[in-house]
Amino acid sequence: MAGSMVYRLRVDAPGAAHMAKLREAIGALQGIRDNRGYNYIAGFHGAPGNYCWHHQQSRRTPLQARLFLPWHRAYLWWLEEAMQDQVDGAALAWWDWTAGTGLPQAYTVAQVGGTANPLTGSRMSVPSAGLNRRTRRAAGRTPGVRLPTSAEVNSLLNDTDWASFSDRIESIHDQVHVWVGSDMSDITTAAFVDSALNAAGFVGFAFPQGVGVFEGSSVYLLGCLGVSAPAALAFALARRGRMLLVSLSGVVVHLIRKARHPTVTEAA
Ligand SMILES: [Cu+2]
Repeated sequence: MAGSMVYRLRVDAPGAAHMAKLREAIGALQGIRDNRGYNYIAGFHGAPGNYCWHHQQSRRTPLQARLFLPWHRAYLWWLEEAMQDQVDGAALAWWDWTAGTGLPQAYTVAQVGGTANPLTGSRMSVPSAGLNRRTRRAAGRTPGVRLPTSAEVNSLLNDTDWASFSDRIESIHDQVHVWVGSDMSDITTAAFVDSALNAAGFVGFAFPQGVGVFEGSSVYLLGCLGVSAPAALAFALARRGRMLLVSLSGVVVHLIRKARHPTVTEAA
């Protein structure tokens, strides 16, 4: 059930059991057009909601705040809870950008076992933004843009300043968005391309509540580097102490959880 503890595993071949669950959950959400469904949830990020925070800004307020990591963590958590409402034990998976293989096969094959693969994209429907079509990607086709390297990720991990860490990881994430290209490189449409893919390449979401965003990002990145989960968690715990961030992240998650009311409404 939603809210249960799940393990977020590395993106694997399409046939892996956890990838099958991920596909089943995302496919189910894509079939729901009300506020429990994929189109509605993806709409928080860009069109029509525009709630997301990037580079200390949100389109909804003139205030400035470094909310990139906490906002996206909460957003992906909402998506994952919705996935679990559909498929018990479903979880997001994480994509190792540094694996050097481009987009994981699990996100590119058209069909798995004779069934259409929902991880290839979704149909965006946002009439107010003139969007009513399938999403597009153009992976690896943006000139001069490549996926991050292990050396870059390592260097980031050695950054002990929160603000610098947040800004640097945001720019690495931007680079991945642009590398995936097309709708993925536009904030308005990125979340529709594949929030699961977005999530798979994302940071700071695979952690128990109470472990801060910074720590979470570290665990994720260590995961990228192939460090075992217990070692990554030990590292995260050793890094605790940025309580302001822990609290901030907790507050954002709490507010979103409160807002995630059970009433079903008709989507546009
Ligand atoms: Cu975003």
